[in-house]
Amino acid sequence: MLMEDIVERTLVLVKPDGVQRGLVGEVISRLERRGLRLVAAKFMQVSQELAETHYAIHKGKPFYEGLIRYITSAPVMAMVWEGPNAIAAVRQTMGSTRPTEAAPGSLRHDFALEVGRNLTHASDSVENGQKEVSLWFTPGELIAWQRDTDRWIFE
Ligand code: DAT
Ligand code: MG
Repeated sequence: MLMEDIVERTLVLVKPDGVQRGLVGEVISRLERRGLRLVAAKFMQVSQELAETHYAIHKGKPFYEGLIRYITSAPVMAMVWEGPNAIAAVRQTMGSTRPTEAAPGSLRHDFALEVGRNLTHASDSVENGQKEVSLWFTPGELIAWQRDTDRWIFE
């Protein structure tokens, strides 16, 4: 791996709309083929408490109540992915928050129309990635493993 490329970890959620629409595999497939490495995954119902902690930064905003209702409305697929520059890479694969502003080819462009049904979550900084991973997963749920293709993907 190049010295300037730091291995980062990001929390990825396939939100309730993505699960209901059968897009869990599509999201995983895109992250796998990008070359990111899966560290942890669990299919779960999000509690009110977890939702409120996860989205604490948005408390008080007009869309907050709807956001909490949405994320707790049905199960999500929660995952941790890692790789060089994983934060930027995964957010690029997801596309901009508003699907109509997301780059063509991104998940939110290809599968979504509305900001309140935008399929996925991905951490927005290295620091938030660390915080969110420890909020959603216990240390024992994070799997350290060697992938035989790493040397063909990580320089
Ligand atoms: P992102 O999910 O791209 O990191 P964010 O952290 O700014 O975006 O907002 C979290 C979620 O809140 C976002 O995925 C959808 C919802 N949201 C954000 N801005 C919104 C708005 N103006 N109206 C409705 N929902 C919004
Ligand atoms: Mg965000």
